[in-house]
Amino acid sequence: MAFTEQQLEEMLSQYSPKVQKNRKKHMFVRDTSLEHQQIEANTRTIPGVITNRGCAFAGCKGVVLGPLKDMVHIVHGPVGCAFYTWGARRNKAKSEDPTQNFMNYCFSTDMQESDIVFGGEKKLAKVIDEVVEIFKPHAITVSATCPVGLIGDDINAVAKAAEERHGIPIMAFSCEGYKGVSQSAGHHIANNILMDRVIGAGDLEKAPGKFPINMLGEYNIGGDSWEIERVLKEIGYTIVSVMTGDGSYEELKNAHVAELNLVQCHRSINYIAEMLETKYGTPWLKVNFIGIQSTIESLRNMALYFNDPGLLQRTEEVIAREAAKAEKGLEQYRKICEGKTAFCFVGGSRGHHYQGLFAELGIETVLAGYEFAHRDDYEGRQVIPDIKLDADTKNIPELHVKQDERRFCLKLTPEKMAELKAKIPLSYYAGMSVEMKDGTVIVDDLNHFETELFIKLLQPDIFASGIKDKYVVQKMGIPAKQLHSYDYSGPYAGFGGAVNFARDVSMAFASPTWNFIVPPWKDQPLLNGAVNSEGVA
Ligand code: CFM
Repeated sequence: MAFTEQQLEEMLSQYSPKVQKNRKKHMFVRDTSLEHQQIEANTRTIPGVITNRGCAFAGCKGVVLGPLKDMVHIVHGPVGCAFYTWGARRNKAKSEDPTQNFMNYCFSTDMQESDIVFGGEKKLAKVIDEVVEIFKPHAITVSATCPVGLIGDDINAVAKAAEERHGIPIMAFSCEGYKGVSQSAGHHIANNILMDRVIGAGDLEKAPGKFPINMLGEYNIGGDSWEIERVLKEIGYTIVSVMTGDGSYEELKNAHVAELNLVQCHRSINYIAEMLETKYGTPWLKVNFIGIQSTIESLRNMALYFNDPGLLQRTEEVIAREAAKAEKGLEQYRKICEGKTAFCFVGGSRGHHYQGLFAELGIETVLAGYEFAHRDDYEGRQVIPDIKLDADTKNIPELHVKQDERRFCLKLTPEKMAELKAKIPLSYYAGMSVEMKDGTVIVDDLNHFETELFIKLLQPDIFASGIKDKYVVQKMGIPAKQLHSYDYSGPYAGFGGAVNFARDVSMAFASPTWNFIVPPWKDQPLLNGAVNSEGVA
């Protein structure tokens, strides 16, 4: 069912004029006859509106730093902030060195009222000392929460003094929750310091194997990165580091030796990808390992970049074998999924990435969006120069890196680079909108009120989103699939992951539960009307 601009206007008319004006800029109906469709993104959520967004601290500590297993991540702040960014995201890790695996521990200064009144710096210093004494980590991060910024604790000074005391890197991240409009600000803060302090700190000058790559923006949720790595290793790639799923400080230090950087989640890590290119001359390739066709295309693009006959051949062999196996696995599920429709609303990259996988199952995405992505994630990177920097964005320090005189090395000649750029997304991301069909809806920072209205109007068969709306949506009679945590399942990436996803989505459709729930449109009218004096409704 194609949605129209008029329906969108009607929906928005339920807002006050001011809110209506604001929200109108954050959504549009896809119309491919128009040359370009602009969207507003990465701006403040309207106070009082129920958003799905998280905070800058969550983006820094929870998303980017948290998966690094051999560092102790101390949260300076209330224990709730520490717990939420430790136990809630399913970034899995395996330990190679059990003495340097801290994933099972949640570290917090557990700030109390007295710390807020009298300051928490001494307590933080004491926690760092205890951590060093008990766990002996090779490196520590300290992340700030809102109260720390509000009372003015200087975590940078505390970390610096502790670093001198203990002789190990202790990095402070000023990622107070309110630092930006969403977790996106925290990604940027984490990227800057990892680039400044960790990447390149190792002394490797040459990669330890052939076709060395870094995988950026892959967080191993539900084991995704393991499934991708399985295939990459089989083809013959050397994975120098994964940022940051099942990643480590030790790996990251030598990330400069890779010859290509893959970018899975553009939103959370494009800063590092760009800085690696400036500093070491390593291009990045936008990949998408969600869905069989996207995985195949990503593998082929990687092989084109290295352009080695053996690698090209092995790529095709692995694709043929893996795709045939996955296709067989999908067959039975397609019968259940075919002809259905989906909403796909996730953080900053999955709203786009999962659409191809849905399509492979015969499910059409009728509405998609991101919680906190920027305009380039919708419209493509060519709009970056036009994005106005507002006060919230200026709040995050920009890190300016320069060419590393010793290690900078162009991996491709400028001619080869230009030739490849015409064929594959090298150092470029085209965004989500261009792939969406006419009449589909694109919404930024979808809120609770709009969720209910869009569900009533479009009646999707499944809603892919997160825990914050899952149960509300299910009470409306619609199966909801969490695409952040994967509802305790996964992996969903790569060939094997596609089959797992098909199985889980099919289970959701086939559940008898839905027979016991009456969706609101079955017993409530969709439109309210009254008969006026002329008898016209
Ligand atoms: Fe990137 Fe992510 Fe995402 Fe993200 Fe996230 Fe996540 Fe996400 Mo939840 S880094 S933007 S901040 S792909 S935690 S692993 S699922 S919102 S779409």
